[in-house]
Amino acid sequence: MKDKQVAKILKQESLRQKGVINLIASENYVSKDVLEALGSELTNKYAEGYSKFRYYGGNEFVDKLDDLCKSRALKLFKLKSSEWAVNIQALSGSPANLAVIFGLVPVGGKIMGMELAHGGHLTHGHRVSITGKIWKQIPYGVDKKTEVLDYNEVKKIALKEKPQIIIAGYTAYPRIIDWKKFREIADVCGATLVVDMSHIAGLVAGGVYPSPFPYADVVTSTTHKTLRGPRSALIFSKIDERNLSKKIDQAVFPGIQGGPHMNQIAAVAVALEEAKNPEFKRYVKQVVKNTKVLGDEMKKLGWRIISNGTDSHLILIDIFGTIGMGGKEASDILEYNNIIVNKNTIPFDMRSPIDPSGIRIGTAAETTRGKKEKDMIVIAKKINQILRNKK
Ligand code: DSN
Repeated sequence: MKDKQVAKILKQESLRQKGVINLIASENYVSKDVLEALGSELTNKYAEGYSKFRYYGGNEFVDKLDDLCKSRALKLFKLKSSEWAVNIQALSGSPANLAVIFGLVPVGGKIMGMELAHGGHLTHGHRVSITGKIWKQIPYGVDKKTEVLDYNEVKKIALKEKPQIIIAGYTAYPRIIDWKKFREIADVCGATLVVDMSHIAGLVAGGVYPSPFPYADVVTSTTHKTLRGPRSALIFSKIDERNLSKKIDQAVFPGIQGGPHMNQIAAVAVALEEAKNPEFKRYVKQVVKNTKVLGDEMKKLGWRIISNGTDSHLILIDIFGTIGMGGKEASDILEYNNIIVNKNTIPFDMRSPIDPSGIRIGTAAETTRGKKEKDMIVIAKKINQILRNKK
């Protein structure tokens, strides 16, 4: 690269990534093939519209790519093209969720989503997000004692409020979600069930977390977390008389976006193919094993783990409740020691999101780098030692 300044920063970031223990639950390390697709000439191409219906010329190959990526997405999650459609153009998770709500809920309508502090995402209707400004969020949360979903309570709220859509699937919920219960709740109140499987998509693809597809009407997902692809998003929708896919496609383009990032779509296609390999299945299995060991070890060392455990790729630790330290300080001290986590609210947090009570820890990235159960025990001990000694 001729640009020395940018080249230097790229090198520094590459070294940083190699030199730390990365426990950010939403990050991962992509393959060289994914990087190659991202850096391809496809970034030069404008292709506003959809395959065969574009607003620019020169689409012979991008149309092929579009079709390939879609068929790979459906195949990975074992979906029939006669039953499910998929939009592959949303630039990332937030625009994907925005497009779904924009396409399906009239302005001012009600969207039921989990509270941010309990593990929900900003785009599930939080007041600081556009999704909370244009639509009305009907919040739900976890049970105060168990810190897991109380489906009866969710049902009560849904029946009272009658939201147009219910969003299930979160950014900081370590447990298995009962999709069937959500289907029943959506049915009794006449809502569309939207599942945001961004965090768990890789686990679903690899068969170590229940699939939401038998129950959901719409499934959104980022592609860069456990799925281990580039930063992008997929929106799946059921094909039936409601015309969900047409409404969602129109919301993505021309509703909120212009041209798709075709280099990103190529990289998604590569990652989807990689995720079909037996190696990927072994990888996600190891992710879940590693997280369980890490959580158990932290518990043994006296840390309070939200919901007392995990079934997925992440755990939430109540730092303030365990040693009286804020999540920000914990995250800063760990970073000083080359362990990267993110501060995170915990359910019913009395502190602010800027300095909450907890930290969120995920093992997807370190498992990609080959870490196993024994390494998790070492990492738990290191975290314990660093935080307790404020090193
Ligand atoms: N930033 C993502 C996460 O960390 O979960 C969600 O947008």
